[in-house]
Amino acid sequence: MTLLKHHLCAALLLMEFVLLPWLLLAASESSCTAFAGVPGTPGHNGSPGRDGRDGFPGPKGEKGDPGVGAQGPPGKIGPVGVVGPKGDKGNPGTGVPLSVQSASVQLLQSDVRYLTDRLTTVEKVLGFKMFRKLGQKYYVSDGLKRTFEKAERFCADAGAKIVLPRSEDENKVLTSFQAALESTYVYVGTTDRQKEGHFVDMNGRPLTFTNWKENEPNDHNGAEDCTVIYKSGVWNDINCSSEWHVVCEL
Ligand code: FUC
Ligand code: CA
Ligand code: CA
Repeated sequence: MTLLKHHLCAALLLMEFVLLPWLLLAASESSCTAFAGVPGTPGHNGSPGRDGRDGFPGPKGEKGDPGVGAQGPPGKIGPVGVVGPKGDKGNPGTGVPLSVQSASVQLLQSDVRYLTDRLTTVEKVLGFKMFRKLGQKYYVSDGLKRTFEKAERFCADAGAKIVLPRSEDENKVLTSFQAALESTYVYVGTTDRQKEGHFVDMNGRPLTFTNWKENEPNDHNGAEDCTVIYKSGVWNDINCSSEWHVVCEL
């Protein structure tokens, strides 16, 4: 009986790996003699364990960089300040009454106007190739010949007028200028265009000085309404469309 039981247990244990689990249970519940068995194959990995607890808080982080937000609107205007202290006493006066000062200023203003006008004239004169000074007058020329009409325009463009001697002295200066120009005739600023035989200046006023050659003005061929001065200084009426040297007076 004992031998039989022993064989049965061995058989049960040998079949441990091939029989159903209930055979294993039967073998272990029986009172079988223990034999060192063959080591089993390693079991399968178990399923993952539960999540661990939260860790301890980490160390404090570094301080962040400054923000870059836009500048806000200006604040409200502050309250009105208190009145400042009284100023220092003024300097002593010049002792010159205001009315006198005003008169001095007016004289200076007049001088400045006069000098400015003279400087303007002198600067114009310097723009010409040739010039002569007589008193307050300047005679200027570019040395070219023109008709009377073009001579008028040329002088007007310079802020001047065609020369017209008003005295013996002026007539002499003009003839000396004429010699320098090597000119036979130079236009002078008087015409009888408005009324035949009635010579007037460029402003339409009657002449106060003339130096007509003998038997002039003669309105030769009924076509002489302008005037020239000869080298000798005498005047002759002549056709306005002929071209002669031009002298302007400033
Ligand atoms: C005289 C002058 C004229 C012209 C003529 C050639 O009769 O009066 O203006 O010069 O000469
Ligand atoms: Ca005439
Ligand atoms: Ca004539």
